[in-house]
Amino acid sequence: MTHDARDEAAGAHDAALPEGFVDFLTASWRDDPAPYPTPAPPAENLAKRRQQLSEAFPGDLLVVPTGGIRSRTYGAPYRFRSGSDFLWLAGDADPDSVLVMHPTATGHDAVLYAHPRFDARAGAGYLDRTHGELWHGPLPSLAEKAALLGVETRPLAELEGALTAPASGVRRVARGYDQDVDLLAGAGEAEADGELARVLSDLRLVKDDWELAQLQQAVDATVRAFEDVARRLPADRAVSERLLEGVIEWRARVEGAGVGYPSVIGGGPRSAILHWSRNEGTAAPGDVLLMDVGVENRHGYTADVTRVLPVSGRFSAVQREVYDIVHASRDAGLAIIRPGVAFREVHLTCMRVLAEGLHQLGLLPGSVDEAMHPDSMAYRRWSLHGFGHMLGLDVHDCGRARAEAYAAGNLEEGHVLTMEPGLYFQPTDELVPVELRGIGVRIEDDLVVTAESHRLLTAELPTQADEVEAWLAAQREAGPREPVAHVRRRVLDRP
Ligand SMILES: [Mn+2]
Repeated sequence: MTHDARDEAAGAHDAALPEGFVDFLTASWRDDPAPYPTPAPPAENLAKRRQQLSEAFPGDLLVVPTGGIRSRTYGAPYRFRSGSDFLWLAGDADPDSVLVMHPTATGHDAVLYAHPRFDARAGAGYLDRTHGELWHGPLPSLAEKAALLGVETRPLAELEGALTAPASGVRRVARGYDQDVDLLAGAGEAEADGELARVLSDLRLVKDDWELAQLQQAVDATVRAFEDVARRLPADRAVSERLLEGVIEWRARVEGAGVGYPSVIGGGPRSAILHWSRNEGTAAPGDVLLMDVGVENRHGYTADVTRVLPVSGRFSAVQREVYDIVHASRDAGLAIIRPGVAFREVHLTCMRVLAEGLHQLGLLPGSVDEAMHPDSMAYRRWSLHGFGHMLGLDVHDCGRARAEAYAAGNLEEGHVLTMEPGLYFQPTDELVPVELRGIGVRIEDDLVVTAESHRLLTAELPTQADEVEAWLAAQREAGPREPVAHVRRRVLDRP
């Protein structure tokens, strides 16, 4: 072990280790196989996706890193989460891995460059504070990864030699995931790299059946998280948004990897704050409570669901008036969702219903048609955002897809997206009557476009106002439960 490695093993705030002690520490460990299997997608699905990418870039060298562990504060990391493009292609859950698609005469050879297992005989590697097994627990070996994921694996040390651009063909690097890989690859052609990012987003738009099952699982866990909150939401006193956030996180960790994005828990006037995730307020009787939350499952697929509950158990007349406008917008949008319909048409359909509702409330400065004109968009003061977005491994999935494949394109079978119109009346808005101020309503469902129409993944969670009230009453009647149901024991601890 070198002096540098000893320092690395010790860390800046520890005394350096004497050489004799290091020898003593690294000797006589049994070399067991990794006992904690990480969840892996079916190898044949991964191979099929790589084949699609291969066909898009014949003759080119393709480099897709997962990214590294990010530091939160000195010496304290965030929990690692694989880069989404990499995860979609390679399925590997460990940090620093890089998928390289080497061009061949007939397609590509895919190679996963990954950390070798830091076994006892690796000396310093065993002690490594960032990756070592002594600190972080055993990882699968390269051979175990290859068998699990159905791809050739090589040690990360061989990556540098694999990044040379092919003699004929272009090298394309998925940039921004891993600084080390970006540096190692050196300057490239921004346009060639951008095309790789675009094509990966395009390909990820259509979900395969296994992905649909993952998304349904994430939604089902999220539905149970909403039930957990409803069962702990008192009707007769204020409750802190933090407590409700904790209930969501509890379910998310028990059933999934965690939440897919920071939970928005907005009681009363905070229901009108789109990205309220400080969750420092309370929800009190008489308030609406808006919750925008999504469990990310163990394979990285996330739900994205919003419901608005009347804390007292019943919406007030004015809350319900706003709620019903948003619900009508949602229904109108869902009614036209099927393959071939323009994303933009769904948007305009939802927005028109919101504009009509705003007109009925006497808020629009002119007619509905005037508000809908692209030069006006007056309705948007209170609707703020579009009807929805693609959903998958990222909550805002496929963000780099070509416009004509997404926002300026048509829906296709296998697209998974949200439907989430909303209306938001800020407490400080002097254009709206006092009784409307501080009311925010968004109803957000997740759906998959099917051959003929669409299927709601969130159908288990009611949206219509009467049904929401009845559902809340039923959850309160049932009372709190431990979030242990529906969990399969995955890790087989060994003696
Ligand atoms: Mn959303």
